[in-house]
Amino acid sequence: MRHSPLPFPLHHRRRLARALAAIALLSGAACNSGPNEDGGGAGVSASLNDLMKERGLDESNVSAALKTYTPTGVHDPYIMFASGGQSGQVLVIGIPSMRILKYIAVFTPEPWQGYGYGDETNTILAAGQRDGRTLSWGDSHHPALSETNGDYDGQFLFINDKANARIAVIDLKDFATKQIVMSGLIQSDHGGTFVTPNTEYVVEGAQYPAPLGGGYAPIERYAEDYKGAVIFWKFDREKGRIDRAKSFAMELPPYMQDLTDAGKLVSDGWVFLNSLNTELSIGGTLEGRPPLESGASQNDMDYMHIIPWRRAAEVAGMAGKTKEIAGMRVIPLDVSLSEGLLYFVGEPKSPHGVDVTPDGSQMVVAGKLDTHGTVYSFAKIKAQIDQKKFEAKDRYGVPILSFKDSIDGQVELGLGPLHTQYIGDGMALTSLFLESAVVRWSVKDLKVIDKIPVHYNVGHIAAAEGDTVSPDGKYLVAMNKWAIDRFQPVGPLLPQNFQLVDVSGSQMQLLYDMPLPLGEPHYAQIIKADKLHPEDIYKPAGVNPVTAQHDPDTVTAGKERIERRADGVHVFMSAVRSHFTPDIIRVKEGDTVHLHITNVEQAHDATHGFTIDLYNVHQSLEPGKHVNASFVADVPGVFPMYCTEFCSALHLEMAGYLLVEPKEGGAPAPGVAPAPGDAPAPGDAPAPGDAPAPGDAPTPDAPAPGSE
Ligand code: K7E
Ligand code: CUA
Repeated sequence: MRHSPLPFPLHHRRRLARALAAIALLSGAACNSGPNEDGGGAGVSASLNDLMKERGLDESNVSAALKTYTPTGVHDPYIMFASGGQSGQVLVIGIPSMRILKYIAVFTPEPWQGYGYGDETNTILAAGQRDGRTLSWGDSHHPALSETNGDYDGQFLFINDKANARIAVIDLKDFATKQIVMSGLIQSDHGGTFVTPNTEYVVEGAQYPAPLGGGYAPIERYAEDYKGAVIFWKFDREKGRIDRAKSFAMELPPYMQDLTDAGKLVSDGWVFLNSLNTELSIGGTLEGRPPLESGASQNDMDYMHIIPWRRAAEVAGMAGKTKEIAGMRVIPLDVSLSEGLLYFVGEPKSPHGVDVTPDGSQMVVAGKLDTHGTVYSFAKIKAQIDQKKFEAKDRYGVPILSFKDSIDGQVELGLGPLHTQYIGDGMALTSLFLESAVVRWSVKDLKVIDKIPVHYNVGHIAAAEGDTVSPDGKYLVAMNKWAIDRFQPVGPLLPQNFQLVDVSGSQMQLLYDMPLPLGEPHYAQIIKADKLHPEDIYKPAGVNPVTAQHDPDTVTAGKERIERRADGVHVFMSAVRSHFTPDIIRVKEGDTVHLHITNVEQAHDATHGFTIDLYNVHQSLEPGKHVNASFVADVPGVFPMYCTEFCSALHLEMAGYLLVEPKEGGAPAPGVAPAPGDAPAPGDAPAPGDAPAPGDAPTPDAPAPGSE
């Protein structure tokens, strides 16, 4: 645990209690006897008392404040990674201060980080294209931290884009996205991302069935031609990238696969997927059929999918057991059935979460339309599979286990239970969407302990390390879908509301409301901050963060230059407080410009930004970072370029010009061509044939002054 020189919430509960007692005592004393000559103490107490009165705070408010207030310079003991929903990003938030530390750009271009405005990050985003189309947003749902032996190891983070069925890899060395993969197999995903206990695979389950690999099939052929799937993306930890060639998928029936969880410890080697719509409802509100939502809610039971992934990986590696769809190895359903790779067990109506207990022995499922939490026993499930004791088969031939023989019991939790997290000692927390509450209960004893109201309509919840083999308890964040009256109104689109709850005491206590005005986050994970070891700077200078290599086009001080090559004009530029070298770039209309910029500084936080007017180039240059950005200089004119970070006192002067000379005989650039006979004003683009002004970059081809 981190040692802090300052009193830390919850880690010093006794000290906190003493502080509160002191406040109460001193406040009382101040009221009775007025200001006390004893100076300090009484003065503080009186003013605290006044403050409480003035702000209308009671003691529980003050205790909440003391548990979350984090003095300047003090770091949070926990870090939450929350999906940014429709923003396509990931949020990094300190717990318990609830201070936002970073938005990690993932599926969406993000200008500040230069993500999607330079060659390498454009390539990352382009890897997520479908059918050659650029997708500039994502519906990020479920972040998953990499794990070692079922515990977060702080190295990598994965997240899915539900809308476009993509998965991203984020390296926690620099909290930046390194890779986006898109299978082309499925149209949407929801059961992702979840990792196996040693991050062997990143699991992506489909959601809305469709023909595998894309393409058309009439919806009347839903039962036959529409398919579900689950993809096991092989993660190469050494390279820090998903290895597409070693990844595989399994075809599943067209039930809407929902959330997923990987078994751990005793259930290691297995994954569990919820599903809904065993009715195979297809909607058709204008075609005389019930809407999807009611059609899909007819049966009392849907199916939990039970898959031995280790065995599936073996089968995927055998000759003749897979077929290739969209370039992906897919185990067809009939192979899964003959190889024993897929089993079902009933789960109550519209299940929405399957959450494996820390010891891996049980799975908790909550049905949105059922008031119970259902606790499944892995041992009981495994015994039936081992004995091939099946109650029935579904219409596709998948063996169905007995529900009754698979569960340890059910607990009435409340209205609309969704997601479960663990807090140790056999205790769990489950969100209650309809009831707008979180219930604390004992999985061991199948008993409800208490509930806390949240505001409002909670979706996922995240407890500190709450889905690992060793949950910490302490903090819970309720990720509420509706804010309604919680914040100052800002028009009809309201922020989401994250509520921080202290779950360490005998009563849960609401500590803090945090508005989130970015998108609807779904899942989040909370990791101990001391497991994260991000780098302060890129070192040595010249690292390309996307490749994690020293970039071949790195620029060192003194080697700056401009070279004209067959593929365009290459600008090798350094950035240092407070200038770019070169600071004048001369090109001809139509030239392709390749910028290679290195921030040669190694000072902590000495970040520069780089932009050129009109050309939609923006880069963030953290210390030591190298970036490449290309564009076609197709508009003649004078384009200031400057550093977009206030990096130094002379930051405004950290600027220069891109001069795009009109083509011979081409139209002069609007507004910049000197009138015939006019002498060029200083700083103007020189007319063709003019001698370069001293200090100007040379015309392309000639070596730059100062370069060797
Ligand atoms: Cu419940 Cu997409 Cu995980 Cu939202 S999902 S709440
Ligand atoms: Cu560099 Cu401003």
